[in-house]
Amino acid sequence: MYVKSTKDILDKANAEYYGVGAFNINSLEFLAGIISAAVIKRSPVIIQASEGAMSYAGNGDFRKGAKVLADMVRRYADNISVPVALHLDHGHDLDHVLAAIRAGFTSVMIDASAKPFKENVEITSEVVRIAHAAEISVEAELGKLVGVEDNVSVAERDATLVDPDEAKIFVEKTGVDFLAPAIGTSHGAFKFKGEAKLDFERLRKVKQLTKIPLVLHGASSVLEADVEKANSYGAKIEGAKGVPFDILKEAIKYGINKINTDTDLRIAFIAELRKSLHEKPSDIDPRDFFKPAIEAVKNVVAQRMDILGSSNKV
Ligand code: TD3
Ligand code: ZN
Repeated sequence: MYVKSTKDILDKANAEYYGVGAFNINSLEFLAGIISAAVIKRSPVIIQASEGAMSYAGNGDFRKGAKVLADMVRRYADNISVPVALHLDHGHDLDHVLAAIRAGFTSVMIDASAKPFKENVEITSEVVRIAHAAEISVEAELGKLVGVEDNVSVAERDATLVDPDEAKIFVEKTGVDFLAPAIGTSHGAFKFKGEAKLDFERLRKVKQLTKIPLVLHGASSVLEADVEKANSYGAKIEGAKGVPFDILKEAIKYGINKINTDTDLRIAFIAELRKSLHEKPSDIDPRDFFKPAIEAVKNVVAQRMDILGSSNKV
Protein backbone atom coordinates (compact mmCIF):
# COMPACT_ATOMS: atom_id res chain seq x y z
CA MET A 1 0.00 0.00 0.00
CA TYR A 2 1.49 3.32 -1.07
CA VAL A 3 -0.04 6.08 1.02
CA LYS A 4 -0.82 9.56 -0.13
CA SER A 5 -0.01 10.96 3.27
CA THR A 6 3.10 10.65 5.44
CA LYS A 7 1.04 12.72 7.87
CA ASP A 8 -1.45 9.87 8.46
CA ILE A 9 1.41 7.57 9.47
CA LEU A 10 3.02 10.12 11.81
CA ASP A 11 -0.21 11.48 13.33
CA LYS A 12 -1.11 7.93 14.36
CA ALA A 13 2.37 7.41 15.84
CA ASN A 14 2.04 10.73 17.69
CA ALA A 15 -1.36 9.81 19.13
CA GLU A 16 -0.16 6.35 20.19
CA TYR A 17 3.37 7.32 21.38
CA TYR A 18 5.56 5.24 19.11
CA GLY A 19 8.26 5.94 16.55
CA VAL A 20 8.33 5.17 12.83
CA GLY A 21 11.64 4.62 11.07
CA ALA A 22 12.43 6.79 8.08
CA PHE A 23 15.02 4.85 6.13
CA ASN A 24 17.18 6.34 3.38
CA ILE A 25 17.57 4.65 0.02
CA ASN A 26 19.87 5.15 -2.93
CA SER A 27 19.13 1.97 -4.80
CA LEU A 28 16.78 -0.94 -5.28
CA GLU A 29 18.74 -3.11 -2.83
CA PHE A 30 18.06 -0.87 0.17
CA LEU A 31 14.40 -0.48 -0.76
CA ALA A 32 13.97 -4.24 -1.10
CA GLY A 33 15.47 -4.87 2.34
CA ILE A 34 13.40 -2.17 4.05
CA ILE A 35 10.10 -3.25 2.47
CA SER A 36 10.71 -6.91 3.39
CA ALA A 37 11.24 -5.91 7.03
CA ALA A 38 8.08 -3.76 7.09
CA VAL A 39 6.00 -6.66 5.75
CA ILE A 40 7.43 -9.16 8.23
CA LYS A 41 7.03 -6.77 11.18
CA ARG A 42 3.62 -5.45 10.06
CA SER A 43 5.01 -1.97 10.50
CA PRO A 44 4.27 1.31 8.72
CA VAL A 45 7.42 2.63 7.05
CA ILE A 46 8.77 5.84 5.59
CA ILE A 47 11.22 5.56 2.72
CA GLN A 48 13.29 8.69 2.23
CA ALA A 49 15.58 9.94 -0.48
CA SER A 50 18.04 12.82 -0.30
CA GLU A 51 18.85 15.24 -3.10
CA GLY A 52 21.95 13.13 -3.74
CA ALA A 53 19.85 9.96 -3.97
CA MET A 54 17.59 11.65 -6.52
CA SER A 55 20.56 12.68 -8.59
CA TYR A 56 22.13 9.21 -8.34
CA ALA A 57 18.91 7.46 -9.40
CA GLY A 58 18.64 9.78 -12.41
CA ASN A 59 22.26 9.23 -13.40
CA GLY A 60 22.95 12.90 -12.73
CA ASP A 61 19.45 14.29 -13.43
CA PHE A 62 17.62 14.77 -10.12
CA ARG A 63 14.21 15.41 -11.72
CA LYS A 64 14.41 12.15 -13.61
CA GLY A 65 15.81 10.43 -10.50
CA ALA A 66 12.87 11.60 -8.39
CA LYS A 67 10.52 9.89 -10.83
CA VAL A 68 12.61 6.72 -10.98
CA LEU A 69 12.60 6.49 -7.17
CA ALA A 70 8.89 7.26 -6.83
CA ASP A 71 7.97 4.66 -9.47
CA MET A 72 10.22 2.08 -7.85
CA VAL A 73 8.78 2.66 -4.39
CA ARG A 74 5.24 2.55 -5.75
CA ARG A 75 5.89 -0.81 -7.43
CA TYR A 76 7.52 -2.30 -4.34
CA ALA A 77 4.58 -1.12 -2.24
CA ASP A 78 2.05 -2.70 -4.62
CA ASN A 79 0.15 -5.65 -3.20
CA ILE A 80 1.52 -5.42 0.32
CA SER A 81 -0.66 -4.60 3.28
CA VAL A 82 1.54 -2.14 5.18
CA PRO A 83 1.55 1.61 4.47
CA VAL A 84 4.64 2.96 2.73
CA ALA A 85 5.37 6.69 2.44
CA LEU A 86 8.04 8.41 0.35
CA HIS A 87 9.75 11.50 1.75
CA LEU A 88 12.33 13.97 0.45
CA ASP A 89 15.11 14.13 3.07
CA HIS A 90 16.95 17.48 3.52
CA GLY A 91 15.54 19.37 0.54
CA HIS A 92 17.58 22.57 0.34
CA ASP A 93 15.87 24.42 -2.49
CA LEU A 94 12.55 24.76 -4.25
CA ASP A 95 13.80 22.94 -7.37
CA HIS A 96 14.29 19.69 -5.48
CA VAL A 97 11.09 20.12 -3.48
CA LEU A 98 9.06 20.65 -6.66
CA ALA A 99 10.73 17.69 -8.39
CA ALA A 100 9.78 15.45 -5.45
CA ILE A 101 6.19 16.72 -5.35
CA ARG A 102 5.77 16.29 -9.11
CA ALA A 103 7.23 12.79 -8.97
CA GLY A 104 4.70 11.69 -6.35
CA PHE A 105 6.59 11.83 -3.06
CA THR A 106 4.13 11.89 -0.15
CA SER A 107 6.07 14.46 1.91
CA VAL A 108 9.08 16.75 1.68
CA MET A 109 11.61 18.23 4.05
CA ILE A 110 12.71 21.80 3.48
CA ASP A 111 15.92 22.28 5.41
CA ALA A 112 16.65 25.98 5.80
CA SER A 113 18.08 25.44 9.28
CA ALA A 114 21.44 26.97 8.29
CA LYS A 115 19.66 30.27 7.49
CA PRO A 116 18.63 32.88 10.09
CA PHE A 117 15.30 32.16 11.83
CA LYS A 118 13.32 34.75 9.85
CA GLU A 119 14.52 33.37 6.51
CA ASN A 120 13.84 29.80 7.64
CA VAL A 121 10.25 30.90 8.43
CA GLU A 122 9.86 32.52 5.01
CA ILE A 123 11.27 29.63 2.98
CA THR A 124 9.40 26.99 4.98
CA SER A 125 6.10 28.92 4.71
CA GLU A 126 6.47 29.07 0.93
CA VAL A 127 7.09 25.31 0.71
CA VAL A 128 4.14 24.61 3.03
CA ARG A 129 1.86 26.73 0.82
CA ILE A 130 2.89 24.85 -2.33
CA ALA A 131 3.03 21.37 -0.80
CA HIS A 132 -0.28 21.64 1.03
CA ALA A 133 -1.98 22.69 -2.20
CA ALA A 134 -0.84 19.30 -3.54
CA GLU A 135 -1.85 17.53 -0.29
CA ILE A 136 1.79 16.83 0.55
CA SER A 137 3.04 17.25 4.12
CA VAL A 138 6.18 19.15 5.11
CA GLU A 139 9.04 18.71 7.59
CA ALA A 140 11.39 21.54 8.60
CA GLU A 141 14.38 21.81 10.95
CA LEU A 142 15.42 24.19 13.72
CA GLY A 143 18.89 24.38 15.22
CA LYS A 144 22.09 22.70 14.11
CA LEU A 145 22.95 19.02 14.15
CA VAL A 146 25.91 18.82 16.53
CA GLY A 147 26.74 16.50 19.40
CA VAL A 148 26.09 17.61 22.98
CA GLU A 149 29.39 17.69 24.83
CA ASP A 150 29.89 18.15 28.55
CA ASN A 151 32.44 20.94 28.22
CA VAL A 152 30.13 23.09 26.12
CA SER A 153 28.67 26.13 27.91
CA VAL A 154 24.93 26.83 28.20
CA ALA A 155 25.35 29.81 25.87
CA GLU A 156 27.09 27.70 23.24
CA ARG A 157 24.43 25.04 23.54
CA ASP A 158 21.67 27.62 23.16
CA ALA A 159 23.37 28.89 20.02
CA THR A 160 23.30 25.53 18.28
CA LEU A 161 20.38 23.50 19.64
CA VAL A 162 16.69 24.28 19.11
CA ASP A 163 15.08 27.11 21.10
CA PRO A 164 11.69 25.76 22.31
CA ASP A 165 10.01 29.19 22.26
CA GLU A 166 11.22 29.72 18.69
CA ALA A 167 9.87 26.28 17.80
CA LYS A 168 6.39 27.30 18.95
CA ILE A 169 6.47 30.51 16.89
CA PHE A 170 7.95 28.63 13.90
CA VAL A 171 5.21 26.00 13.83
CA GLU A 172 2.45 28.60 14.22
CA LYS A 173 3.85 30.89 11.52
CA THR A 174 4.74 28.25 8.92
CA GLY A 175 1.99 25.65 9.40
CA VAL A 176 4.65 22.95 9.05
CA ASP A 177 3.45 19.37 9.73
CA PHE A 178 6.58 17.85 11.34
CA LEU A 179 9.51 19.49 13.06
CA ALA A 180 13.11 18.29 13.45
CA PRO A 181 14.48 19.98 16.58
CA ALA A 182 18.27 19.83 17.03
CA ILE A 183 18.80 18.20 20.45
CA GLY A 184 22.35 16.89 20.17
CA THR A 185 22.50 14.30 17.40
CA SER A 186 24.57 14.54 14.25
CA HIS A 187 24.73 12.69 10.94
CA GLY A 188 27.08 9.80 10.23
CA ALA A 189 28.97 7.18 12.22
CA PHE A 190 30.79 9.50 14.67
CA LYS A 191 28.15 11.21 16.77
CA PHE A 192 29.66 11.35 20.26
CA LYS A 193 33.21 11.46 21.60
CA GLY A 194 32.26 10.33 25.09
CA GLU A 195 28.95 9.09 26.38
CA ALA A 196 25.91 9.45 24.08
CA LYS A 197 23.67 12.21 25.37
CA LEU A 198 20.65 14.15 24.12
CA ASP A 199 18.97 17.27 25.53
CA PHE A 200 15.69 15.70 26.63
CA GLU A 201 14.56 18.74 28.63
CA ARG A 202 14.71 20.82 25.46
CA LEU A 203 12.83 18.10 23.56
CA ARG A 204 10.13 17.91 26.25
CA LYS A 205 9.55 21.67 25.99
CA VAL A 206 9.40 21.61 22.18
CA LYS A 207 6.78 18.86 22.29
CA GLN A 208 4.75 20.62 24.96
CA LEU A 209 4.72 23.84 22.92
CA THR A 210 4.14 22.37 19.44
CA LYS A 211 2.39 19.01 19.92
CA ILE A 212 3.13 17.95 16.32
CA PRO A 213 5.11 14.85 15.27
CA LEU A 214 8.82 15.48 15.91
CA VAL A 215 11.74 14.09 13.93
CA LEU A 216 15.09 12.81 15.17
CA HIS A 217 17.84 13.25 12.60
CA GLY A 218 21.13 11.45 13.00
CA ALA A 219 19.37 8.64 14.85
CA SER A 220 21.49 5.69 13.75
CA SER A 221 22.72 3.46 16.56
CA VAL A 222 25.99 2.45 14.82
CA LEU A 223 25.79 -1.22 15.75
CA GLU A 224 29.08 -2.50 17.08
CA ALA A 225 28.73 -5.98 15.57
CA ASP A 226 28.31 -4.56 12.07
CA VAL A 227 31.24 -2.15 12.48
CA GLU A 228 33.44 -5.02 13.68
CA LYS A 229 32.26 -7.22 10.82
CA ALA A 230 33.12 -4.52 8.27
CA ASN A 231 36.52 -3.93 9.91
CA SER A 232 37.33 -7.64 9.96
CA TYR A 233 36.88 -7.67 6.18
CA GLY A 234 39.08 -4.67 5.49
CA ALA A 235 37.07 -1.59 6.46
CA LYS A 236 38.68 1.08 8.64
CA ILE A 237 35.93 2.51 10.83
CA GLU A 238 37.49 3.59 14.14
CA GLY A 239 35.86 5.35 17.07
CA ALA A 240 32.34 5.17 15.65
CA LYS A 241 29.49 5.90 18.05
CA GLY A 242 25.74 6.24 17.58
CA VAL A 243 22.52 6.69 19.56
CA PRO A 244 21.96 3.58 21.73
CA PHE A 245 18.56 1.86 21.70
CA ASP A 246 17.58 2.97 25.22
CA ILE A 247 18.19 6.62 24.31
CA LEU A 248 16.07 6.21 21.18
CA LYS A 249 13.28 4.76 23.30
CA GLU A 250 13.52 7.66 25.71
CA ALA A 251 13.43 10.18 22.84
CA ILE A 252 10.22 8.53 21.66
CA LYS A 253 8.73 8.90 25.15
CA TYR A 254 9.47 12.63 24.98
CA GLY A 255 7.66 13.00 21.67
CA ILE A 256 9.88 11.90 18.76
CA ASN A 257 7.83 10.07 16.10
CA LYS A 258 10.04 9.93 12.98
CA ILE A 259 13.45 8.36 13.42
CA ASN A 260 15.85 9.00 10.53
CA THR A 261 18.18 6.12 9.83
CA ASP A 262 20.76 5.90 7.09
CA THR A 263 24.19 5.11 8.53
CA ASP A 264 23.09 1.82 10.17
CA LEU A 265 21.83 0.51 6.82
CA ARG A 266 25.00 1.61 5.05
CA ILE A 267 27.27 -0.12 7.54
CA ALA A 268 25.20 -3.34 7.53
CA PHE A 269 25.15 -3.41 3.73
CA ILE A 270 28.85 -2.67 3.28
CA ALA A 271 29.91 -5.13 6.00
CA GLU A 272 28.01 -7.95 4.31
CA LEU A 273 29.20 -6.91 0.87
CA ARG A 274 32.84 -6.98 2.03
CA LYS A 275 32.30 -10.39 3.63
CA SER A 276 30.71 -12.01 0.59
CA LEU A 277 33.22 -10.47 -1.83
CA HIS A 278 35.96 -11.93 0.34
CA GLU A 279 34.32 -15.35 0.52
CA LYS A 280 33.51 -15.72 -3.19
CA PRO A 281 36.54 -14.35 -5.07
CA SER A 282 35.78 -16.19 -8.32
CA ASP A 283 32.07 -15.21 -8.48
CA ILE A 284 31.17 -12.35 -10.85
CA ASP A 285 27.38 -12.33 -10.42
CA PRO A 286 26.52 -9.13 -8.52
CA ARG A 287 23.31 -10.70 -7.22
CA ASP A 288 25.29 -13.23 -5.20
CA PHE A 289 26.80 -10.29 -3.29
CA PHE A 290 23.76 -8.05 -3.16
CA LYS A 291 21.37 -10.71 -1.89
CA PRO A 292 23.05 -11.21 1.49
CA ALA A 293 23.56 -7.44 1.75
CA ILE A 294 19.80 -6.91 1.23
CA GLU A 295 19.21 -9.49 3.95
CA ALA A 296 21.54 -7.56 6.29
CA VAL A 297 19.58 -4.34 5.66
CA LYS A 298 16.32 -6.20 6.28
CA ASN A 299 17.59 -7.49 9.64
CA VAL A 300 18.71 -4.05 10.84
CA VAL A 301 15.38 -2.48 9.85
CA ALA A 302 13.32 -5.30 11.42
CA GLN A 303 15.20 -4.98 14.72
CA ARG A 304 14.72 -1.23 14.66
CA MET A 305 10.98 -1.51 14.10
CA ASP A 306 10.78 -3.52 17.34
CA ILE A 307 12.86 -0.92 19.20
CA LEU A 308 10.84 2.04 17.91
CA GLY A 309 7.53 0.36 18.70
CA SER A 310 6.13 0.39 15.15
CA SER A 311 6.02 -3.41 14.78
CA ASN A 312 2.46 -4.76 14.61
CA LYS A 313 0.95 -1.28 14.31
CA VAL A 314 -0.70 -2.09 10.97
O1 TD3 B 1 18.73 12.69 7.27
N1 TD3 B 1 19.35 11.56 7.63
C1 TD3 B 1 19.86 10.66 6.61
C2 TD3 B 1 21.03 11.25 5.83
C3 TD3 B 1 22.25 11.47 6.69
C4 TD3 B 1 23.55 11.03 6.06
O2 TD3 B 1 23.94 9.72 6.49
C5 TD3 B 1 19.49 11.29 8.98
O3 TD3 B 1 19.15 12.14 9.80
C6 TD3 B 1 20.04 9.94 9.44
O4 TD3 B 1 21.30 10.10 10.02
P1 TD3 B 1 22.27 8.87 10.42
O5 TD3 B 1 23.62 9.23 9.88
O6 TD3 B 1 22.29 8.81 11.92
O7 TD3 B 1 21.72 7.60 9.85
ZN1 ZN C 1 19.11 14.20 8.59
